[in-house]
Amino acid sequence: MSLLLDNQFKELPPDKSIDTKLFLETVAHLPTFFDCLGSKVFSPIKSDISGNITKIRGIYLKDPTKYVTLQSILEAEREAHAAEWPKVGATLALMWLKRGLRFIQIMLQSLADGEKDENNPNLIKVNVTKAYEQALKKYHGWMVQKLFSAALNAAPYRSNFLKSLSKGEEVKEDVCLANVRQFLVNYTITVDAIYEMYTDMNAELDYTV
Ligand code: EIS
Repeated sequence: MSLLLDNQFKELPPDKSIDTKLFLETVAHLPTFFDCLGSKVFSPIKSDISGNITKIRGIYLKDPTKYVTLQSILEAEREAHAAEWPKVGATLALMWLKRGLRFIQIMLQSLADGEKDENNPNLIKVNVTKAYEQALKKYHGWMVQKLFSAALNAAPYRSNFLKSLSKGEEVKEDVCLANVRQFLVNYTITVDAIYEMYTDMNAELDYTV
């Protein structure tokens, strides 16, 4: 089976509210996605994302009935920490987590769309670079941008990456990409809904690290 299809995102209700418990259960599997990139170079990224998830879970568990949706957490934190908000608590953790989620989305979508460097068709640099430029680059200062371009050289070959998404099974490329496309349906809707919530609540910040 495919790593992605084992951990599919649920369909959202019409009001696009996101159930915190379900969301946390599903994203908990995503850091393993970075193991598919096959190099220890990506460990700091994996731990940053895991840290965001741990932070949100810790806050949720303090009062699961109060924090039943992601929006209810943001609203409660806005109320409780008016001065620092949104640079605080789960609001900050989800702000960064959603960028990592967007990165994964754009990278997988670009692979599924068959975007390739015609001279190096087995490299995924074009797909990773596109995702980085659209999801993260503007939040990174010069130093971190340099680290990312160095990390890019450790990106796996396309064929190996697709194979690890299929948990090492010899799956035909078109089957693997069909799985990626199916995974992306609810995943993209969820990531879009989080972005929309940040825009609507005026919770987005654009400082760089
Ligand atoms: C946020 O991190 C925290 O997530 C958040 C809170 O602490 C907040 C405070 O401002 O900061 O600094 C982080 C940022 N997160 C901001 C960056 C971490 C990534 C690691 C840094 C660079 C190391 C790269 C590896 C270098 C190895 C080079 C060796 C060369 C041989 C090319 C593939 C890229 C894949 C990218 C996938 C998504 C990455 C997501 C990164 C998010 C980010 O930029 S809180 O924490 O609120 O939970 O406490």
